[in-house]
Amino acid sequence: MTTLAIDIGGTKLAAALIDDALHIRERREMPTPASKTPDALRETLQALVEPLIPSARRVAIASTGIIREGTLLSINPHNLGGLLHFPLVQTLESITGLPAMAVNDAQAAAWAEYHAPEIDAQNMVFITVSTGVGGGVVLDGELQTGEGGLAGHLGHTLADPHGPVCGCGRRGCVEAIASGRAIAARAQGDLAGLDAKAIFDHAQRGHQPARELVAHSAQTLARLIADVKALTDCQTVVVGGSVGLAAGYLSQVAEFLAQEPSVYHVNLRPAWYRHDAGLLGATLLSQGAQQ
Ligand code: ADP
Ligand code: BMX
Ligand code: ZN
Repeated sequence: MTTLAIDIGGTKLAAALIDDALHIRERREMPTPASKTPDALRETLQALVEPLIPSARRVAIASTGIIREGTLLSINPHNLGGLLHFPLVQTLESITGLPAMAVNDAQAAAWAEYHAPEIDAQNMVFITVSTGVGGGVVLDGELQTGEGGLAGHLGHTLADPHGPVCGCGRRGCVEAIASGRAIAARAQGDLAGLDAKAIFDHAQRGHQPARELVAHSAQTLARLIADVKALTDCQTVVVGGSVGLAAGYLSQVAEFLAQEPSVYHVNLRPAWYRHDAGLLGATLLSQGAQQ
């Protein structure tokens, strides 16, 4: 059965048709509108998925935000232009006329990565470093979503009590230091106004302040991973998102993690499914839901 899979991130929307063997075709992307009114997101989603609808039989959505009863609730509304609340399942069912389900993007990606060829652990954690920092936790082979959908929101654990205030209202979250938006927000001087991608390009060319911003993100992520190991005893942590997958980033995280005592070390891997982990994980979960 062909699934119309949709991944809603703070920076980009992706959609594709995915068959039961998890082959991806007709993948499309559009920038996420930054607007606090739901209409803009609805219109962009409609334009994104319209050409794919005739071939699909169901919709599987991986989305940024806490997903509760099919609705997106922002924990950090700044990542979505101030949008607080969006009825995901209802909107996609009305656009497509197909049954839809929704799950948090990092939880979905964790589920896909748990099924990737190289993973044989019962416990694993996925972390996306992207517009925000998200997480998904698999314990004893079960994806943890939590009673209210909050499980795995690792970007909102404490990195620095004196750090910047996070969009969730808490001071010093990992997300407020390590995410793509945070890297851009901390940029000064000739880096001011650039996005994380441009700052990484500067870092690659040896620009020292850019290198420091990237290193600070990587160090913060390494500390988070040590905390995650202490909490879950997971043997494997998989990192995705465009910052997480950027050239040279994960090797820096590994270097910082190596400086921690060995009890906190994990197998650190880039996402096997790269930028498609969310699309594939939502599809896998929708297949499971139908069985
Ligand atoms: P989303 O958050 O929508 O899922 P991404 O995973 O692409 O999207 O993350 C978006 C963030 O990643 C933005 O802050 C963007 O500037 C940054 N980014 C995109 N491409 C790169 C890259 N090649 N290197 C470093 N950062 C990148
Ligand atoms: C934020 C939060 C998480 C999400 C994470 C990564 C919102 C809107 N999102 O912490 O639910 O998983 O960002 O999201 O509050 P992404 O947009 O970077 O993929
Ligand atoms: Zn926060």
